[in-house]
Amino acid sequence: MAADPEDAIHYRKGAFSAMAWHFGTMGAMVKGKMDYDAEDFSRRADIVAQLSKLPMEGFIAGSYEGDTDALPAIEKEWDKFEGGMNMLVENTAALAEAAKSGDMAQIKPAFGEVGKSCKGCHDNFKN
Ligand code: ASC
Repeated sequence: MAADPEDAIHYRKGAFSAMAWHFGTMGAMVKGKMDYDAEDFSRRADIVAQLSKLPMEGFIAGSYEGDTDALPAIEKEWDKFEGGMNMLVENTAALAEAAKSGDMAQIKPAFGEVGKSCKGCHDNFKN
């Protein structure tokens, strides 16, 4: 069964929203706006690493119009987009690994790399 573009948009938005929920709390800890709880941070980092694998499946033909901020540039520059999403998966895995150390000196740069991955695609492919 071919997925419906509206369903695909809803699906990938859900995955990104759940990622932002956890990444936002992690960011508060990294920035010292919230007490750092190593166990909770690591749990969230694992969740984000798994969630990062989900959205790609939702970027299907016909899903770059309607209730979405995703730009048609994604289809035109598919390899670049796919590369960026793969980097997100790699960087979130590295952050989940760093989180296990409980050492903010390792976590901070890994967190920054994930943030760069988010921003890189937003700058190029998001309204
Ligand atoms: C977040 C969030 C994003 C990224 C991005 C990083 O917390 O929701 O999309 O960080 O702003 O540049």
